[in-house]
Amino acid sequence: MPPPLFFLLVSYLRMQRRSNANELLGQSPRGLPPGEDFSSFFSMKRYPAFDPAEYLNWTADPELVEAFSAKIAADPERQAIVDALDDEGLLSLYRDLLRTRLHDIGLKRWVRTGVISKAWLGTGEEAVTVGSVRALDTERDIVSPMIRNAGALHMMGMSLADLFRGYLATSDSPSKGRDLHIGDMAKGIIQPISHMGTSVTIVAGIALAFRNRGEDRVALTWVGDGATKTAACHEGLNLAAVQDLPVIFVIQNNQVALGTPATQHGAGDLHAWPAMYGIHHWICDGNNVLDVYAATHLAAARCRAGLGPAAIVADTFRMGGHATHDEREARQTFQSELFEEWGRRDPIGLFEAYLMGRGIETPVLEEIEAEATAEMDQAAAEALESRDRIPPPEQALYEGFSAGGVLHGLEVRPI
Ligand SMILES: Cc1ncc(C[n+]2csc(CCOP(=O)(O)OP(=O)(O)O)c2C)c(N)n1
Ligand SMILES: [Mg+2]
Repeated sequence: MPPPLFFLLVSYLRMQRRSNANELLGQSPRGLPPGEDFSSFFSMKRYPAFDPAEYLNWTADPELVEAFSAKIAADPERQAIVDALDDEGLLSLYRDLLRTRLHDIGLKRWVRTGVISKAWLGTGEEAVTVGSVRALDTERDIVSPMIRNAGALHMMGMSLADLFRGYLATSDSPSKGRDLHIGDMAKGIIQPISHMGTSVTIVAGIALAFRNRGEDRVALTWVGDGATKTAACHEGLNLAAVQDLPVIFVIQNNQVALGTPATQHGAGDLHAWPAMYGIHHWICDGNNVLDVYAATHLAAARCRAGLGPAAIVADTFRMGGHATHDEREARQTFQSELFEEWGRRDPIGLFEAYLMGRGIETPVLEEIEAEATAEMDQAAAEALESRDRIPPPEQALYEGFSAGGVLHGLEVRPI
């Protein structure tokens, strides 16, 4: 079938599906009736060229939808925090989940069309980032994201165009072309470096400064399951615990470190990890944005009360490769059943089903999706306008780093 005809057919089927959802909602505007056919409800547009195969014909599994609410209800403290969210609060989580997913789609599109050679994505793990940042006070708290937490950047206030420019290494990109790891101290975002686990010691140090200065602020970082095995992670966790520092560690257990499954890089149980350091913690469903949000909310309150650090272990799954270059290898690393299982737990699809259960109607979600898609397309186009603004090599030195000096070593191995 010629491609235009195929896309017409897909759009027609999607329209049909959405109008079915409207009809059903018309009959039952508040809450999902028992035994409802969830396949008829709203689901964001899926992108056959970019989405993991498991997301393409995504429909909500009723058992998982039930488990989504049950997970929160199992802890009255988390339930109380979720109950305090109004529709706008819920929809802002939805908007950020979509933006985060669409940023990945935009980057994948750039890889496929040769704009960039590779990208590091967080597809399937969006709820870990979005839920935790939403629980912070973005005006005063600080975050230290991993490259897989790109969603945190725009939630903390960086422009979406800057997120894309970071990948182009242009002179007007956040690092002025020096590095694709991006951050902005003025917005409370520590720019990451490649070395896994280092953010743990950095946020512990920042939290020590907050405490010593008597500032009511919290520092948060995400730590991969693989990064928990580094010396830096151990040192940072221990310092934070022994000094009662206002810092939150979100252990993002996506069950893999590069090409090594978690079962091969650690023998113990990650859920027991924080207790080993004497750190108060919560175990979360990392594909449940409300669970992560509620746990981080409790964690931040604990830090602000001067009760010391907190950790969240969020179980999730990387629905792609370490980056776009090794997606095929990632598929060979795990049984396909694991991708299928976590595919059914798409954090966006499950949250959409939850929102509809709370009575939020299809046109509201459609409008947010349309806005987020337009925003992302415009940000990518805006960034592309800078594509030729490549900095001269001397500008790419780390001037300003270390009180005006340049990075040691560059003089002996100049670029
Ligand atoms: C100290 C250090 N060792 C090795 C690497 C190479 N490396 C980059 S990412 C990565 C895996 C990280 O896994 P994890 O911490 O689970 O994070 P994820 O990529 O799964 O989000 C490794 C080993 C590195 N960047 N830094
Ligand atoms: Mg990992």
